[in-house]
Amino acid sequence: MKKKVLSVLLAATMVASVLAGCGSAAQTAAPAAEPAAAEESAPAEDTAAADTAAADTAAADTADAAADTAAADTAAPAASGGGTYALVTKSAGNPFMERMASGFQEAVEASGGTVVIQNPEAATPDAQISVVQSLISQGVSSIAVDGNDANALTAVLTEAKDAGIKILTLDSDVAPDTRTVYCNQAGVSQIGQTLMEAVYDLTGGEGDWAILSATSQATNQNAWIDAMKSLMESDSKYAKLNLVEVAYGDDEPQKSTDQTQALLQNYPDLKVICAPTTVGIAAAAKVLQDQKSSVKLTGLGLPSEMAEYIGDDDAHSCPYMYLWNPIDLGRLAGYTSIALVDGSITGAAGDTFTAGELGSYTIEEIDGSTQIILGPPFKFDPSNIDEWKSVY
Ligand code: RAM
Repeated sequence: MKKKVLSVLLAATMVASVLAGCGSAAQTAAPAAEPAAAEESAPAEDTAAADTAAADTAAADTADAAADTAAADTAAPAASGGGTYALVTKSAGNPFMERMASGFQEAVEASGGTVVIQNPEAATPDAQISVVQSLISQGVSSIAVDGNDANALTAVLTEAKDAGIKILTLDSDVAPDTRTVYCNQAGVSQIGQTLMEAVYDLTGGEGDWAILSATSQATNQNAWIDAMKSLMESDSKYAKLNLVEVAYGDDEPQKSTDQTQALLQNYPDLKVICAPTTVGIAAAAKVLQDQKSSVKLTGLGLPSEMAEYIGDDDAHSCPYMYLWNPIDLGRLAGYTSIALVDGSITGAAGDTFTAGELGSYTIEEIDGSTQIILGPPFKFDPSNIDEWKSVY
């Protein structure tokens, strides 16, 4: 199964590279392998059954669709009318954002649309506000935003909506009533549960641990951290775990490095750092491994950046970590933008559409807001990291 998936991946990657005409193989890798592989090795300890059910369905759909359409010949949704589709990422220089943008671009261009990608200089709401203002002036058809704050973008996004622009979010949400739908990588409680289990496992169920997050306003990281804290409060299983600090590296490599060093200095009994950010985990992994620290690391990381740190022995800082396919998340947002603009969906719960080669998705009402869930998080460990490090 895995070999078949990988050969499909390679074939589709070649086709995708030709179609895209630019970018590295990693950036243009086909989505086929990710959901199928996730089915094979979804975290065994995962107990977030409600979230998982929907996510598994999406993953199964995707796997089937991918097998049928490895040559990337799936009919695109009806976007042929053109239009300009914007993506506003969290910030420039973040490889996760670059991969997400490549998927977004591929989906929109395959559907006949024009793409505008804006990477703010810093992961702040202010930087995103000025970018959105210029997109309103350009009269784009839609704006997909990776929110740097839950509420600070409300005024500018309302202005965009009033100008007739379709607004959606991906990766990190904004206030739900300022956008039509949120393309969410995986259920919030599912990610919280998965990370909490990893912390429990790596600490041996007791002792000091810390979180190294992105920015303090990041909606996605804050939601995952809240989910972890709720679990610690509600389940006596975690009673012996002591969360000593939530540190913020602002998705900047140097600040994340500095924050990791400070955690090591300030908490001599620290056992585990959980970094729910690809920038933070890569910086922390290097610090811990260079210092030959006994502190273990887990969280959310890009396999391409983390491969050298993943291992079960003392020489490696990260036994295992999780993520989802950032290229597919961008693709999903691209296809969702098109469907909103061409009117095939409105953003209401129950709306169903075909996201190109990703297959069919249905908008769900989750925690009182409309979301599309990409699929379950995928575990990367020594058994599979070499297969994934060249994919994303
Ligand atoms: C960083 C960003 C992004 C998040 C990933 C896991 O790249 O903060 O928003 O989804 O990590």
